[in-house]
Amino acid sequence: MKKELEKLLQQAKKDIESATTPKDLEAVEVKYFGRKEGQLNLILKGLKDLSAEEKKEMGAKANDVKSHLQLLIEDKGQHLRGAAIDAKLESEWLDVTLPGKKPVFGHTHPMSVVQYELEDIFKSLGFMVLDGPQLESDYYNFQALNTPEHHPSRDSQDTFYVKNKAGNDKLVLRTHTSGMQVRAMQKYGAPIKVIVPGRVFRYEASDASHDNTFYQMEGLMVDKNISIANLIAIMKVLLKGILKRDVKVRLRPGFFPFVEPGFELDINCLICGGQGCSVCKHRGWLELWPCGMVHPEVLKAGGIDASEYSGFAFGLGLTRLVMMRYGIEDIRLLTSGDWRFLKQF
Ligand code: FA5
Repeated sequence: MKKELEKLLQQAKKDIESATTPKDLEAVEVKYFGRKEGQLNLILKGLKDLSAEEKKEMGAKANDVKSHLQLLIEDKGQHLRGAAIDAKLESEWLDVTLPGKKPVFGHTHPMSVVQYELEDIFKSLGFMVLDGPQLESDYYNFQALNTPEHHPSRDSQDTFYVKNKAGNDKLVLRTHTSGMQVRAMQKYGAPIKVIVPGRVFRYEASDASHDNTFYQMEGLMVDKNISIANLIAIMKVLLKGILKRDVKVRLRPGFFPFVEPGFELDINCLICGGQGCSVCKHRGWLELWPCGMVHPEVLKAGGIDASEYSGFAFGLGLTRLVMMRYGIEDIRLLTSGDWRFLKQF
């Protein structure tokens, strides 16, 4: 029995040595000390056949072997558990002194920045800011603006017509913000001072300064004794406020059926300094701000007495103004949604 205990001790030491995980070690423990099949218990079953003297000696020897092995198992267990924790920490290692990752924040689109600035300037001059439908009736977009069906000026504002189930009025994707002129007069009467910023649509080929979807800002002021001088004064305040520099402008006659007289305010191209480029189509000037005195027929459609009141209206090309303000060379960049472009603003 002594030899058997010695052999068991040597073998168990080897097994403990070669255990590489806490699970291996548990298996070694069961192999030697398991209640039913444990090898030490199997050997100790032979005690009953020994003399009392030998029983005492072998009992003590078996206890020594057991406590020796238990100590080794305990040590090895601690070692293996420590190694497992080290491995886990290694895999989850974190350097808290490293700088954090900066989250990417969005910001206001340059179109909106300029729109809000303009709104603030106009509000300071006592104008209301209105919104209008982008899907507009043919009546408000054209007819109420003194532009009946088949009028030749409709050609320059071809658009997308939409079927109307009720069939009582054609619907169009509005070609300009001017449709809000009559809506505003009908709702608020005179005197009135409003601006209407918004998205408009045209069926046209795009190039550096034309898109099929762009932004305008309508302006309308109706009161007693309003003249072109009021219109020019407002335009000057606006351009200086928004472009933040002195710019050359020119006013020339322009035809729109809903104003009389009508003008075009052009701005000296800020992309090329008037030398000529693809944005101004090599003219040096960019058409920016058509305007004029509201036609009596339009005042009438708005329910306002043209013998008592007069007014001016304008349709600012907001997208082009943004291009001038920031020196953007292609209008299509503004609706591209390209972050490489947008993050510059
Ligand atoms: C109009 O839309 C008139 N409703 C403006 C108006 C209002 C005149 C009130 C008189 C009184 P026009 O089609 O020219 O006019 O367009 C106005 C401005 O929108 C242009 O000066 C230009 O700056 C801009 N614009 C016109 N077409 C495009 C386009 N395809 N892409 C980008 N901007 C455009």
